[in-house]
Amino acid sequence: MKIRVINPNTTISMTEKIGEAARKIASPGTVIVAVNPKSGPVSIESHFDEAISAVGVTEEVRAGERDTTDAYIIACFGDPGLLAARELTSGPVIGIAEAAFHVATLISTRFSIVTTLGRTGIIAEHLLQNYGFSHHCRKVRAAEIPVLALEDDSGAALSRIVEECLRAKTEDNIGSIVLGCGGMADLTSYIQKEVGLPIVEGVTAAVKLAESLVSLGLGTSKHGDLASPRPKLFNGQFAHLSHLGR
Ligand code: 2AL
Repeated sequence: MKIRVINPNTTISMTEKIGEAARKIASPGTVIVAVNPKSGPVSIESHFDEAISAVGVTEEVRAGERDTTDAYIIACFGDPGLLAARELTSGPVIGIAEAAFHVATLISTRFSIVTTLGRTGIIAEHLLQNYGFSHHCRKVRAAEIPVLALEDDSGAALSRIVEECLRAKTEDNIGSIVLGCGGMADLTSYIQKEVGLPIVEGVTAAVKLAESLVSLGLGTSKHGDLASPRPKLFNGQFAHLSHLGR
């Protein structure tokens, strides 16, 4: 099976790291295609970044459809463009925040999230509300590191994340912690050892969920709101989308 893992930001080193984490957890026979949009922000840490990156996500799903893809993963913790992406394919599309929330509730009754910058916390809160997980999440915490600090090998970002996870463990009355950034995909086992709690990371969780859905023969329903978008005229820089659905 072929899974297209879309890093919605345009930092190639992060795409490679996410792809590596996905390949490590994938079953033999699963091919991971890790990609990022050609255009857009190098990191996603605001509503504006998210809005721009969502367009890139839809472009990458359209490219995946030309490349016989079985499932898609949106590897940014805001799950940008998730529902739009689902309209463009009959394969499953899984956001890493969504995947991590589901998995965390299967192994614990309450979890906290440790994300990058405090200002992105509201994005996670909106997702928790939209997906119906608010009452499972005790607290959205931030290590107060910019996303691109995860690309620097000094270990400073990792120390901050571990520190915040330990605080969550002692203060939040939780059973597990969800890591709140795709760029943390390679840190899970180290953090789990340091913190001594189950650490749920969305990229790896999403790979296993995507494999399960494909094995079950389940894809995005084309009945109702996730059917292909209605064909219509697009103007300006999006004129090429006027062919969509035809
Ligand atoms: C993210 C993420 O996962 N990738 C990115 O660029 N921004 N979200 C986050 N809260 O750090």
